[in-house]
Amino acid sequence: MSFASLYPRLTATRRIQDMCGTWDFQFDPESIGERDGWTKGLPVPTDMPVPASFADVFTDKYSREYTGDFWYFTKLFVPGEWNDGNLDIRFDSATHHATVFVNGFKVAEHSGGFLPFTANINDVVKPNAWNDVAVKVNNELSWQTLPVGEVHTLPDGTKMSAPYFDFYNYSGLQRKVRLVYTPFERIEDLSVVSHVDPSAKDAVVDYAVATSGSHDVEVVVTDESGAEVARATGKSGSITIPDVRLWQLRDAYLYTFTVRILGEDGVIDEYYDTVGVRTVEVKDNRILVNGRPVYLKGFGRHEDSNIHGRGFDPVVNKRDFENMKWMGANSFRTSHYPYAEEQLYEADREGFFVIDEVAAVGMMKSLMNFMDAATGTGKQKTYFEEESVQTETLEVHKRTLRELVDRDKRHASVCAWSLLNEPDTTVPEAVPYFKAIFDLVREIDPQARPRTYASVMMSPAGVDKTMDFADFIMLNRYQGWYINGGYPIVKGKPMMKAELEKWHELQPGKPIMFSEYGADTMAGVHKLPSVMWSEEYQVEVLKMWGEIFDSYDWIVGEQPWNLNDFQTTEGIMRVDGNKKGLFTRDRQPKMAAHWLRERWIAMPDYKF
Ligand code: GCB
Repeated sequence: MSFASLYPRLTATRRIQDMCGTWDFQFDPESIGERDGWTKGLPVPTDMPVPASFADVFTDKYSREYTGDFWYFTKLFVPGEWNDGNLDIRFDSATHHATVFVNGFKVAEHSGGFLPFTANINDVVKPNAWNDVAVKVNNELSWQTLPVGEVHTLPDGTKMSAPYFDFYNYSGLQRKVRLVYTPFERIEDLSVVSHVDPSAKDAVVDYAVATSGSHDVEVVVTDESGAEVARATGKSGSITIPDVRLWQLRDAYLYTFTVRILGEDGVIDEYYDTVGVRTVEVKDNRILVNGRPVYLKGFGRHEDSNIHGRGFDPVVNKRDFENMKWMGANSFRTSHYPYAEEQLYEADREGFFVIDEVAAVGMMKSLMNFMDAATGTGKQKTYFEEESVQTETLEVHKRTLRELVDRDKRHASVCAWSLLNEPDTTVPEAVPYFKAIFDLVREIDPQARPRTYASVMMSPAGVDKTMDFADFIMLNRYQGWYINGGYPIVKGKPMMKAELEKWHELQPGKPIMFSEYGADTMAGVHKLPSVMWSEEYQVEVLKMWGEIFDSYDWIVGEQPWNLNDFQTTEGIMRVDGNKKGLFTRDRQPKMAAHWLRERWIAMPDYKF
C-alpha cells in the first residue's frame, strides 16, 4: 500500500498541477551530473518534451541508442496557499531508474520503468516561488532489472543496451508528471472486492480504505447518472448496491466510489475512483466473468508509436481502442510491462478483459540474442540457475509485483495477472522462484484474480516445470513462422495439436489460451501463391490457428501477436521493427485484420 498507487484526482480537497511540457535534457555518459551540480540546472541542455521517449526525437545514432545516465530539469512554481498540506511530485513512470532532486536535495529514488512513484517535497520546497526539479534517469538493463538485459561497451567506451527481448529499449519520462497537493491527513489507499450472485438483483462490494490519520471515513457510491445508490461509514465494510448493473465484457458499467475523511469541521480529504462490479474466476476449463464463461479475442500489444516511442499518447491510444473494437476484440495483454493508467481506465469503460503483465521479460538466457545463442556463447547456466536471480532479482520481482497490484487492483478491466513472459521453465531452479511470486500475488491481491505466465515454445508440455502454479495456461507459439514457416506450414497444425492435447492431459481442468502466434508481414507485399512476409501468408497462418482453436472447447482465447507493428532493436531478424502487427505502426489494417475481424465479429464474447 502506498500513496503513489492512487491515480491523481482533483477533488474538493486535492489539487493537481501539470508538469508536462518541455523540460531541459542532457546525457551524462561520465555520470558527473551529481558531482557537478546538475541538480541546479544542466550545463548544455536541449529541449525535451515530457512525456516522450527520447530516442526517436534525435537524428543521430549516438543519441538514439544512448545508454547510461541522462537528466531532465525544469522549474516548478509552487502555489503558496498549498503550504498547509502534502506536496508530492507524482511520476507516472520513469524508465528505468530515477533519482529526483528538488532545490538540490534528493527527494526520491525509484527502480522499475513502468510504475508510478511519488517524491514528497514538503521539507525542501520554496512556497510561492520557483523550485528546481532535476531527475537523473538511467536506462541500463541487467539481470536484476525488469525487463532483463545487459549493457555492452563499444571500443570507444560508448555503452549500448543489449536487451533479452526484441522491443526497443525506449526510455525517459514516458508518462505524465504532476505536482499533487493533498491534506496532511489523507486517503492513501482503497480496495474493493465484489460479490456477485447472478440470480440476485443486488451485489455486495467489500471495501477497505487506508488513511494517514485516525478520523473516520464515509464511502458514497453513485451510478453513472450521478445518483447516489449506497453509502457506508468506516474504514472497511460492505456496501450493498441495489439493482446492480454489472461490469460485463464489452458492456461495462462503472460506479463511482467517493471516499471522504470526516473531521469535526467537515470533510478533511476526498478521493474517488470508478469501480466495476464483477467477479472473475477459473473453473472447469473456463474463465468466468460474473459466473459466465468468456472467450477472449484480442491482442498482445506494445505502447509504441512513431517518434513518441513509448511516450504515452492519448490520440494513438484512442485509435488502438477503436481498432480493437472494430476487430470485435474484447481483451488484451499488457505485453510486456504495465501500461499507462489511462489505458486501464479506458479498458474499464470499454469493458475489455486485461491480462496485466509485469515487466518480467527476458528471463531466458539462450534468447539473449540470436547470434549468441547460435554461436553458443550465451549458453552457460540457464537464467534461474544463477544465484543472484534467486536472491536479488526475486526481490526486485516481488517488489514490482507489489507495486503493480497496488496500482491496478481496483480496475474492473484487470481480470488476470501475467507474472512473466517466456521465462526458461525447463530447469527445476525455476520452481521455487515461481512459487514465491505466485504465492505473493495470491496473498496481496484482494480480488484473488487468476495468475498466469506466457509460456515459450522451448518449454512445451512435458518439459515445462512450473505450469502447476498458473491458474490458466497462456501459450506463445509460432508454428508457421519460427517453426514450420512457409511451405512446411502443413506440419504446424498436427504438431501444435499434439502439444495441446498433452497440456490438457497434464493440466486437466485448466483453460488454455494463446497469448502469441502470428507471422511477420510487410504491409503492401502481395504474392500469389503466398510467401512468408506477404499479406496473403499472414492470413494463411491465422487461418491455421483458427482451425486449431476451434478444435477444442477448452481453448478460451486467442490473442495474436501483435496489434500493431512495433519498433525493435535492429538486427537480422527484423526489418525496421517487428512486423507481426495486424495493423501497421501507423494503425492501418493489413489484409489479415479484415479476415480476423470477420471471424471475431461472428464470435460472441461469452461463447460457451
Ligand atoms: C515472443 C515474444 C515477443 C516477440 C515475439 C516475436 O515470443 O514474447 O516479445 O516480439 O516473440 O515476434 O518474436
